[in-house]
Amino acid sequence: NCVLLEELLIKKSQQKRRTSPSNFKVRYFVLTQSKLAYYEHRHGKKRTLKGSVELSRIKCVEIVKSDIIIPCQYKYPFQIIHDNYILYVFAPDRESRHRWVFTLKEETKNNNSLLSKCHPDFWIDGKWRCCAQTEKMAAGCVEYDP
Ligand code: 4IP
Repeated sequence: NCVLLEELLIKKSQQKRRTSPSNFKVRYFVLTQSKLAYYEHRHGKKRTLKGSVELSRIKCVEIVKSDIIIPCQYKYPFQIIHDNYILYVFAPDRESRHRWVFTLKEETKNNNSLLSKCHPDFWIDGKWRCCAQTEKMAAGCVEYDP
């Protein structure tokens, strides 16, 4: 299972539980043809797997366009919608973000659960900044271009 992309990126917690913290972690991301995995990265130590997303479960991959002040060191966000979760990932520069979004789109474009619409801005503080809807899984407000 060959590696398509690998890089240190920052992710926001997916907040799978109501009580989950909203925090940002540096993770080593590895994309293969079957999954996107992320690991804790400690110098000279073995990487430990923190999470992974099966590519077949991905519904949308898109850059995030926002005027908020990005609260972590990497300033180029993109989103991966899978199951009923949103994984926000932050790349260090435009080129890195483009590589990830382009490759992830390529690997998921034939998924059967793709969304027809998505949200261009962040879900923050209980609402979508783009369209002000207050339900996390509310239908997107722009066409999704896989
Ligand atoms: C954790 O916070 C980490 O941010 C997890 O990310 C995240 O899981 C957890 O959210 C969140 O509670 P603490 O380390 O302070 O406990 P990581 O796995 O990269 O360490 P995700 O799902 O984002 O991987 P939940 O609610 O999503 O589990």
